This record gives sequence, C-alpha cells and structure tokens, in this order.
Amino acid sequence: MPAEALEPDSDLLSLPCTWMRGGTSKAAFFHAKDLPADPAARDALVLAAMGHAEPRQIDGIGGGHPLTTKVAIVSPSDDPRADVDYLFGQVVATESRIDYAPTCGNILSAVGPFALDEGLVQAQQGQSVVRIRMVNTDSHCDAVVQTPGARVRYGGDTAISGVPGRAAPVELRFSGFLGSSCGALLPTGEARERIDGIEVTCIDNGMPVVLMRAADLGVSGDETPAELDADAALKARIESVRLQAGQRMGLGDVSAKVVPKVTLVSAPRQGGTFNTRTFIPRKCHDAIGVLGAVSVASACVVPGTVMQGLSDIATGPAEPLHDLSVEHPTGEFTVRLLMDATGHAIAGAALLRTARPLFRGQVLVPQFQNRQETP
Ligand code: NQM
Repeated sequence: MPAEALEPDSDLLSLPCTWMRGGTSKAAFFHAKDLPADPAARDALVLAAMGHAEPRQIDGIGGGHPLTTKVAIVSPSDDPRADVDYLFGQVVATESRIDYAPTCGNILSAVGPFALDEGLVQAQQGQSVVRIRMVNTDSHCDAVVQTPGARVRYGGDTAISGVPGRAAPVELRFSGFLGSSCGALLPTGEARERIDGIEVTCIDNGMPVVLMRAADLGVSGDETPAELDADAALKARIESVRLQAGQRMGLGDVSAKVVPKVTLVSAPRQGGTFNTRTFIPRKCHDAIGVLGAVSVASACVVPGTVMQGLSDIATGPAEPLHDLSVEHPTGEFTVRLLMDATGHAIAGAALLRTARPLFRGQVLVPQFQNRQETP
C-alpha cells in the first residue's frame, strides 16, 4: 500500500517499512510499489522518514552512522536471472541526499529473508534460493535462506564478528561481478601504482576499493576506528589519494560519492590472512563491508598488488578455491573465492552472513517537511 495520510486530517503520512539488520548494518526496507516512481519525490519521502539535514537524524529512524542509515528498495524483477530487484541507497544525512553509486553486501543478506517473508518469492521446504539483481551495479547474487517448513528460520548456529550471539546463516553466492562499478577487476589497468608517493592497488570485485599498506601511511593498522577517525591529517591524506584514484578508476569526481572505499592492510594479528582498517570512505568501519571484503581479498590472488608480501596466494599453486580470513576491528570475515578452471582467475565468491527483521510496520513521515523540500 503506498504512503497515505495516517488519518483524514493528519499531516503525517504512513509508509509501510521493515527495519532489518543485514550482517553488521541496518536498513529500512521498502517495497518499490509503496514509493513514488519519480526519483526526486521518492528520495524526499525516504529522507524525511530516515531523518536528515543534521548528523544525528533526530527527526527520523536512521541511526546517525553510515552503517545504520541505509535503505533497500525491493521489487519483483523482470530480469530472467533474478527473482527480485534490490536497489540500495546510502543516506548521507548531513547532505540531505541518498547515494545510489554503491551497493551493500551486508544489507544484501537481508534481501532474501525480506523477499520470502513478504511473499515476493515462494519459500521452499528446507532451504530457499532467492536470486537477487543488485540494481546499483547490475550484478547478481544467489542468497540461500534457511526455510524449514517453508518459513524463514532466523535462529541458528552461525556467528559473525560484530554481531552478538548466533543466528541462521544466509549464504551469499556471487558470480560475474568483476569490475561491477568500474568495468574491470583492475580498473586502472595496473596491479600497483603510486598516488601522492604511496603504493596503491585499485580493485573492483563487487565494490571499488583503494588498497594501501597501513605502514606506508605511518600507522600500524591496529588502531581503533575512533583513533583513526580522530587523525585529521591521516584522513586528509587518504581523501587526497581517494579523489585521484576515483578519477583513475573511471568513477570521475568522487568528492560527493561514497565509492571508492579505502582499506589499509597490514599483517594479520589473529591468525587470519591479513588485517584491515576500512574507510567508508570518510569514517572508519567498525568491521568491513561484505563486497569491500571480497574486493580486498581478491587482491590476494592477483600478482603484483600491494598484498604481495602479506599473502603469497597469487604466486602459489593453482587451486579450485581460497578461503581468506579478513581481520577487521571487531573480528574476522571469511571470504571464499571460487577460482576458474585454470585455478588462477576468480570465477565467483561466497560467504556467510546472518540477518533478521527488527520491526515491521509503518514509518510516519511529516508531510509538512516534504512540502518544504519539494515545493
Ligand atoms: O561492502 C559499508 C556495510 C558496508 C557496505 C560500506 C557493504 C559492502 O558494512 O558490501 O556491506 O562500505 O559503506 O554495510
């Protein structure tokens, strides 16, 4: 049901919404049919629901942090390879806008359960595979959801770093998203190059990311996100590299975009493959994004990247798959890279997340605020 007045005389609109955790992020889920078709009117409505124009999102449901002010707009797909379309939006609250340039793999993990719960896809006995088209990057994912008795089961034994407790696994299987946003796995044509005198690798396997060694920026890579966020000089250097990398990666002027992300890599501390601190892109992530992690892990299997010296996979023997443990500030994240018949080139990726609905109902949107924004 599209947004409608709460009561005949009310100046609040009532809009169907499900608030979901997907992996280590949270988003408001909307059916595309409930939102205006016109993108400007849609964004004005969604921004008013989420809260904007100041960082705390005090007059909306957004969480005042990039990881908790996300939006998923879901609809049946007309793509024969997909059941549903998933349009991701990153609300940039302080700038009163929604960035549709990136997709989000954490929120992606909640799309399958949402589609099944909402009847967009018929649940099967045991497990259900929801075929998802990620509209932002025009790439695809198969989400395997636990559905004993043909209902979504949220409880289970899977733990993911950054989320307390255990829950049912959602397996995400990706293929064919090399160069999802930039057109090539190595968008600049180089495995390693210099920007501002620092060696970087620009890579896109689902998410455009600029990799640098933490040591090359004068940090250890062990710092907490709060410590890194407080380092204004470091963040200025990172942003300078990111702006130049964005141009080289074919993304144009990225000063107002949230891609590419930036990941600082260093030696593993807890027995993983390597350690990370990721900027998304102006705030340090408490963990690491899903597709960000896939892109960073992918650099391990490409010869000559800045991962050389941290991981010897690229120069090792051919393998059908590699499990890479990506360490981050709140734990680790295992990315499975599936290799092609040569054993040296990436054919796909798979990983586990958990997800669940946090509330389902109606978000109330002030019409008076909408009127000011869209005269
Ligand atoms: O990289 C954060 C997150 C993300 C995105 C970000 C994500 C991904 O943790 O696919 O999941 O990079 O802004 O939700």
